[in-house]
Amino acid sequence: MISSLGGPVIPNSYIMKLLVLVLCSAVALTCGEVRQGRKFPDDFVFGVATASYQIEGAWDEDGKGENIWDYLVHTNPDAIADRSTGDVACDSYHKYKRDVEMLRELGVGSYRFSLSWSRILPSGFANHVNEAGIQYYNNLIDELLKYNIDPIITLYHWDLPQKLQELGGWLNPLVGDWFEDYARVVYEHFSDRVKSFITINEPAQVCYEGYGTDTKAPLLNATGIGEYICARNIALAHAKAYHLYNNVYKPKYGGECGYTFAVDSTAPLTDSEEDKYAVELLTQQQWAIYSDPVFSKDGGFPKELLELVAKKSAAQGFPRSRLIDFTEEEKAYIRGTSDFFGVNHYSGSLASPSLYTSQYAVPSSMDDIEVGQTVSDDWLQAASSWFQKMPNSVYITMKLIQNRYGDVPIYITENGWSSYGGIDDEDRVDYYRSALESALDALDEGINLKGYYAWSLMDNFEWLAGYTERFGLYQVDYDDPERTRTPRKSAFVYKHIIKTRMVDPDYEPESNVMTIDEGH
Ligand code: GBH
Repeated sequence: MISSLGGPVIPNSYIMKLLVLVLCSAVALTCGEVRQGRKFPDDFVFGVATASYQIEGAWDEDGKGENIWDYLVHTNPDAIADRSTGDVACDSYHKYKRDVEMLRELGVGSYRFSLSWSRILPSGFANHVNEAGIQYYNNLIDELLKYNIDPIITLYHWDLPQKLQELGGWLNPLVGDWFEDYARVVYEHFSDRVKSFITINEPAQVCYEGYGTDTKAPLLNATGIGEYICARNIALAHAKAYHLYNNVYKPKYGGECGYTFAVDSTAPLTDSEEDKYAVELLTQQQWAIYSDPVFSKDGGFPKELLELVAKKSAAQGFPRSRLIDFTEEEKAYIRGTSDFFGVNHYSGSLASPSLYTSQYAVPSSMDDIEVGQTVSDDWLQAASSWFQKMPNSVYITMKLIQNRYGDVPIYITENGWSSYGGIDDEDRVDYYRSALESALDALDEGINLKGYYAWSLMDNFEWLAGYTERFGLYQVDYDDPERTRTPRKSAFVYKHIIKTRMVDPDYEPESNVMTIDEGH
């Protein structure tokens, strides 16, 4: 996506100011100004999130099998910005007690982490369960429960067992069965104590970035082909894992099972009908292709996208569409299979067909929709090239979801800011404050937002960016074999927000010594 944002940046945008004005008057508040005294509801969940490959390390310890990120960093080191690996990462495999201590310091009610499929099933298949892997997650879960922190488990956060990749990974039509078998092992072992599961983290990043481009493992870059085959298989795989939970484990243990999508805030570049339609097309290409099959009234892929891809495919000489529709039976099987809408939200952009340039491969899903994006130069740039701070972006994102799916319960399962490092992280503090103010705007309007997870508890392996970009509330010292974690200013500020359930723009931490408050 870097290149798609590389288009003309609107200088000192008049349009942008108009847009902000319209959005702000729509919610009857002045953007940028913090309205004091608003509180998050008592049952609103505050948490932090991490993912297995990004923090655990111990890549080949105690029987763990190889996954696609192990394989990528070892066979193609140049693909990673600093040639680093997740071999040790934050060493959470050994330091999970310190992680839980940090959660207690922050005072969070919930911790979202993911399971390493190949730590539990080394080959990917369920014929052999690695007991040491089960033991590790049991230890972590029990440690969390000891301190009344609710575990929320993501089954899949991008680390597919390498053996399954060699069989085609998410492009193999049997992947849904493999995922269901893995899910059964997970539910069997953990659903007595874990009441919240997320099947898959960000299908778009699995399919589009991993198969339709080369920005995530397995770097397949089968543009306009891979992402569509994957989109079909992953929806079915998610649905299988959901039905299994819903039919077998929910009746026994209660609990919920959902699905998490990456949603950036998108607004039209101008007020024109073309630009508004561009927002819809970009939405379909970026996330609704994955979420409509589950959350839309009729199920299935977005209609306009199906038509566009069919038309383009025919013109390109393909005997059939590159995006294969579901059967009616499949649509019915997938529809309604999520107890909540999980959303990972970071950046934003402005969309218009007038910004489309022919920089994309043919075929590709960006070429299929012919929409371009840009950002305003007023938006602060994060350390990650793809990440700019769009004003009121949480609110805009919540509205996009609500307009599409009505009052579905929403959890923000990730949100946070990237820097290059340093303890005094004012930019991150500002980002969290604006994001949470924007979440309060959404709550004021009756949006069914139930919780918020900061990304991330600590610095971690940022995929192709290695350790060059930092998302942590805690800084991790990678030169230290102990991987010492030190709270940043943002950790103190987030703690204060959780404690008071309010965003105080003037709060300054009294000291840099972190303690555990009573009751945590
Ligand atoms: C989240 O994805 C992930 O769930 C998490 O693991 C990750 O650490 C976190 O973001 C921060 O990146 O084409 O190379 O410019 C957020 C989704 C990731 C979508 C970046 C857009 C652009 C990558 N976004 N991606 S690139």
